[in-house]
Amino acid sequence: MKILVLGYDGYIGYPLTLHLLRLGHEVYGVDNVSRRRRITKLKSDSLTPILSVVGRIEYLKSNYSNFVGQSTISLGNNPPMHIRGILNHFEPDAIVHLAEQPSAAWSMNNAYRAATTQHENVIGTLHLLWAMHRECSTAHLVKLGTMGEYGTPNCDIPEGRIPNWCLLHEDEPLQKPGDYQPCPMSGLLFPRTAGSFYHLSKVMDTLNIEFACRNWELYSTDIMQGVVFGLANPACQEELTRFDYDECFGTAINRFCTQAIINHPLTVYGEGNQTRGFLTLNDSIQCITIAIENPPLAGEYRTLNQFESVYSINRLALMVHEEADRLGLKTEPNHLTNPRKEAESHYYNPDHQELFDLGYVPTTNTSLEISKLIQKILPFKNRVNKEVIMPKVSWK
Ligand code: USQ
Repeated sequence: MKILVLGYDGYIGYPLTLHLLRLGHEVYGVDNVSRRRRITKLKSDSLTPILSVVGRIEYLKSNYSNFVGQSTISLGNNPPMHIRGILNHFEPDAIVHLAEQPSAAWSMNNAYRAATTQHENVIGTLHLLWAMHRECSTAHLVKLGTMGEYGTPNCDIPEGRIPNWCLLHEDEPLQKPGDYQPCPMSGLLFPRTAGSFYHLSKVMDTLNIEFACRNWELYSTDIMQGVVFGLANPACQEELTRFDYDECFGTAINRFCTQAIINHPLTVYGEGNQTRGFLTLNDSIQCITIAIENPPLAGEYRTLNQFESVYSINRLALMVHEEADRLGLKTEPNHLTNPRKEAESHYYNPDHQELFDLGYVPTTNTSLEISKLIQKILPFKNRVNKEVIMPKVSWK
């Protein structure tokens, strides 16, 4: 397949690109390298040493004849004709869209960062949708959304939609309740109750994509992804992917494991009963590949809730503490005043069946993954900047 990876230089994008290249797909990459710029401004850096942008391009070109090329355009900031030109030239079968500002904390820092997040994410996706409509309406859009779109509504969360009921026999005029059945791929979008300006940008993307599918018959898989952690295994990466641990771009488990290798107390926000869905980076790559290889029907807007295990933050901190302890590292969970405004105790039961039906084989032993991760990052402990560990951004 010809696959356009938007955001190919990122935490997920780079190992995904290598994985797709190794599978033999033709890949074109787009990335405005904003993560690298923003991390430097935060006085942080990837814990894992990574090649420069130019170094990566040279590596990909010299090792993969199926790496077609790359561009540093910004979807939201460049005129829409730029992405349109790329689609016209490359004619992709699938477009994986990871090219968004991914940090909730960064979006809650100040007005500029909130506006930048929404502009880059919402307008960027809008430019892409128009470009697809004009240039390649039969390409499959695989878009990264977030489980955080749903929030924590204290009720069961379906995969994207509340199914509506359709008639079993449409030609029969008299209907009684038993003549209806749920239609899984249609129905009302489940209400979104996002908890940050970043998560809200993803909600707006969802509304725009669903409308584009209805109106222009584009087809899309919108992935509601949980919190990703870990490093990709060697089969998915030759060079380690980037690994952030600061309060903005590092996610909970990656931060806790980094804290463990420098014997820093684990930064549990508030009571720690906040509960989320988690998955490894390998599983994220596996799931995105499954979505690419199993496209929905033309005109279909499909949602996949993408995570494996549901844990509270307390449970995760305990797992990191136990695994670190086995490796001779001393660290304890430390409850901080929560910098975020979020439910700290809540019901959480999201559905996530679709990916399993499509063949997802999950990594289930989270403690083992945490242990492997700690061991992989331990050699880089001297690269940790302790100044960026404690949270400074307030949601309030
Ligand atoms: N948390 C802590 N201590 C920390 C960091 C986080 O207790 O040091 C807690 C937070 O309060 C939150 C939970 O861990 O309740 C998850 O926080 P996170 O920073 O790991 O994840 P989040 O900000 O929600 O965002 C991340 C990704 C984002 C993705 C999202 C999926 O950065 O791109 O959309 O996970 S989800 O959380 O399901 O919305």
